[in-house]
Amino acid sequence: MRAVYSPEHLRHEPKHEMADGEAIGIYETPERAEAIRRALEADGGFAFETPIEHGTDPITAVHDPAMLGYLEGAWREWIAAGETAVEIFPDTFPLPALREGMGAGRVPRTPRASIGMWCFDTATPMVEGTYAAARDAVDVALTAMDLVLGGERSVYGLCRPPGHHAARAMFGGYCFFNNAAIVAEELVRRTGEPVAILDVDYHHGNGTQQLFYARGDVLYVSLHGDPDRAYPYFAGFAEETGAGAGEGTTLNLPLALGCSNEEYLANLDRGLEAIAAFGGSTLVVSLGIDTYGRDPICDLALTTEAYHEAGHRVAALGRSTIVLQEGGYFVPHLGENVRNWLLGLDGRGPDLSSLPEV
Ligand code: Q9C
Ligand code: ZN
Repeated sequence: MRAVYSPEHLRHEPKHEMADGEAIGIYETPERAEAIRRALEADGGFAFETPIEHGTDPITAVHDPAMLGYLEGAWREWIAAGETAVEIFPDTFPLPALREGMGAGRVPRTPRASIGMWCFDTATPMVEGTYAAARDAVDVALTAMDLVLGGERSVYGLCRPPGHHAARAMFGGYCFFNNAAIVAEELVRRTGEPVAILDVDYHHGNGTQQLFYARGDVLYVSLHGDPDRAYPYFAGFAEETGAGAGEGTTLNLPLALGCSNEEYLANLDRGLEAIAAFGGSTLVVSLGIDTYGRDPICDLALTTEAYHEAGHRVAALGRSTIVLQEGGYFVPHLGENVRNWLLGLDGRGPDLSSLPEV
């Protein structure tokens, strides 16, 4: 299987996220992607490719051009304003109620305000290299797409930073550009076919859902921790099924605390049935491994065996598949869990022999 990777992700190396009023070590680290790369390289069955630059048109096909413009200039403007902090965090968010009844108001001048206009949480700091890394993650995804359109059965894009929390005009949740949504939109435009997205990250992909909620040509299926207890809290409920032309093209499968392999795979089957009933020849997978039993920030109970089985069941759909990396934070086993998911997809057997004991 081909795998697409860029070392540019190393330039996105913030140190902190905010949790319960304190700065803690950020879970979304460069080491995550390096661990995955090493596991796939050691396997020997993955041929690595470098991404091809696709420009900004596929990005502005889904995102507000003003958000792209903000991200491109954020670091420059932060420094130009005399800020000395090496990580840009929001501290003030313009909730609609702030200016309720007062009209839109002026666009603020300080970059301290700008970040709060675009970023919805306190887990997504920007550093000097963030924009370059996020742009390359999009190119990784689009290059994986090109390879599938060129006839590859399935291709893996090692995207970092991840993407599925980024909406049309908002980013957060460790994500800047929505890599999977950009690929899905580009696939629709290039093939004229409907496209299905399967999101198996632990967290609901609020950004992907938002982007395609009213669209009849893109199916969004997500398995995730129930938003009644899990981030991003405000989207991902089972009753959210789409709007207008998109009615019935969103399927949320919220999972209970401690969800087992069996319960998870039963939910996956429901999602795969919906995908099989939807048209199109290509599937985009948002692959998160934060469903793992040992994930430090999530609460399901999956084991490595489940990842192999999940990949195997996705393969049974018989569709060309673009697999894009999202979350997964138990770094010691992250590479092997991704590798086993892809082994399942590729019709190879599981390999549990390289899981380090930690
Ligand atoms: N205590 C991805 O997995 N922090 N993003 C949540 C809950 C943000 C996850 C805080 C989690 C973002 C791609
Ligand atoms: Zn996640």
